[in-house]
Amino acid sequence: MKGFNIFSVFWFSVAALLVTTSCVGTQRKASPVPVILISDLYFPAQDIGDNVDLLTPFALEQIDLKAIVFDITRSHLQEDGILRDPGFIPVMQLNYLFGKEVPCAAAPYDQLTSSDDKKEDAPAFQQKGIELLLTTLEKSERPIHIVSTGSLRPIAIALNRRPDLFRSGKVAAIHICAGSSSENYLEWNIALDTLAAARVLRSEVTINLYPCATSEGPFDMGEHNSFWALDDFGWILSMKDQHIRNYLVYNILRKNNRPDFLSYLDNALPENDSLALKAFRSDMFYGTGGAHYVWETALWMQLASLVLVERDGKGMIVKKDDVLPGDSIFQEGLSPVTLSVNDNGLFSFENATDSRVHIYYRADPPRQAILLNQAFPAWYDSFTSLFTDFLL
Ligand SMILES: [Ca+2]
Repeated sequence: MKGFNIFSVFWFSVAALLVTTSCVGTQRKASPVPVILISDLYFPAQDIGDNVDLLTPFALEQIDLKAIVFDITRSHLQEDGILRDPGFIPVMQLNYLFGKEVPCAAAPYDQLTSSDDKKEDAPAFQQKGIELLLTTLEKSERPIHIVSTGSLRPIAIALNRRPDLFRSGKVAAIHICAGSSSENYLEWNIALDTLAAARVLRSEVTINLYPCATSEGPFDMGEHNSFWALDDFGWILSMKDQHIRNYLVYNILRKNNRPDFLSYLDNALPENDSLALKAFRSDMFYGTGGAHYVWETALWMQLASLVLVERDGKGMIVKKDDVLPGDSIFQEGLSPVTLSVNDNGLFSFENATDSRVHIYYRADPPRQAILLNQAFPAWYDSFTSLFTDFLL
C-alpha cells in the first residue's frame, strides 16, 4: 500500500466538494487545511527547530492556522541556568509579520499522574491552552487537523476531558512528530510524558505518525523516521524577505538581550548578529553534525500536499499540481499500520491494508537529505510577510 496517502483522499474530497458547489464554468482553489498546532515552543528557544518550524504554518497558503498551544514541561522553564517562557514572543512576531491574530496559550506544565488525568487542578494560566484547543475544535465548521510536535500531554488532557469532541468528527486527524521507529528507543517527545503518549496513541482518533528517531537515536536516518540535517545556515542572511530573515536570526541566536522583539524585525540586522549566525552550528552543542537538525519538514509537506522533486539535478519543494513531466519525485508518504502501544509510551507497528493509524515512510533517506539541503533554503526564501521594505 505504499504510495497511498490519506491527504490525496482528503484533497480529492475537497476538490469534489468545490466542483459540486461552485458555479458552472468557474474554478476555485481548494480551501487551506485548518490546523491547531501544539508545539513545545519556548523563548529563548529550547530546541531552535521549534522556532524555525513555526514559520512554516504561518507562511504556507495551504495551511489555515487556527490556534497554537504551548506544550510546556516545567523542567525546561529553568534549566542549566537558563530561564525560558512559553513561546509567546515568536508567535507575536509572526502574527505581526503575517498580519494574523493566531491565538496562543499554554497547557499544563506537569506530567499526567494517571492515563485518565484531566489536570483540573493545574493553575488557571495553564488551563488556557486546553480551553483554546477545545473551543477551537468546538466552533470549527470543518474537521480540524491537530499537529503535535512535542509531548502528547495537551491532546491527552483534552481527550480525557472531552472524548465526545474527538468522536464527533471535529478532528480530521492528529499528526504526530514524536517517537521512534523502534520500540527499543524512548524518544525525547515521548519521554516528556509517557502516560500521555500511551493515552493518545491508544485512542480511537485517526493518527498520522512521523517518528523522530530510529533504534540508533534521534540523529539517525531510517525508512520510518523524519530526521535530516541542514548543513548550512548562511542562506538566511541573503533571504529576500528581510523581516522573516530577522525573525529567524532573532530566534536562532536566542536574542533575549533584545526585548524590542518587533523592532528587531523592522531594522537592519546588527553586524555582530550576522557574524554569529554564520558561525552558528547545532553540532557545537549536540548531535552528529550539521548547522541545524530538522524533524518536521515531512509532516508539513504532507499536510500541505507538497512534494520533493529533483529538477535539473537539484532538489525542489513544489505543489503536487506543479510537478513537471521531467521531474523525479522523491518517494515518501504515509502507510497504514497497526500499532502496539506499551504503557511506557514505546510502540511498534506492522503493515496493514487499512487502519486509523498511518506511519511516515521514505524511500532513500541519504538522497532525501541531499535534496532537502538544496530545496529547503529556496522553500523558506519563497515565504513572504506583509513587509517588502529593504532593511540591509
Ligand atoms: Ca518540538
